[in-house]
Amino acid sequence: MKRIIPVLILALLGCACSQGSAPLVASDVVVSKPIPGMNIAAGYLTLSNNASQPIIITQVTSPQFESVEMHESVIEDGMARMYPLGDLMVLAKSSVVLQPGGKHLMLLRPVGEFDTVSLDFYAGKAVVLTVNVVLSD
Ligand SMILES: [Cu+2]
Repeated sequence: MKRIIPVLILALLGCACSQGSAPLVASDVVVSKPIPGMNIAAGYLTLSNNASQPIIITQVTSPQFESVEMHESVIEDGMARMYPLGDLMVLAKSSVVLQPGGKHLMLLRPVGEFDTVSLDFYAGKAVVLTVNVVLSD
């Protein structure tokens, strides 16, 4: 009996651990200060999906901005353009990099003054990741 209890506890901890650890993790998060007079800022980060299922980001919101859009920059006929992404799929055990010249977040119409931006990533109606980042120059 004394042997069984520690094993059970370990099993329970292991279970709680896998449920509690976030399947989606952000790294290298950078949000630029809004360009004065432009009411717009860009956000870059790496999203890593540790789960064995794909995660589809359907929406990003921020209390500090009226609107957050997911964009992708492409070069067309030598011109840089950007398009809204529909959903952003992060495949199982994979990462998606949002970086200058590629996929990125476009943060529109800042609300008030702030030094830290909070970003909420939604998969459907559920927030699957919240990131706080200090604005960079
Ligand atoms: Cu953009």
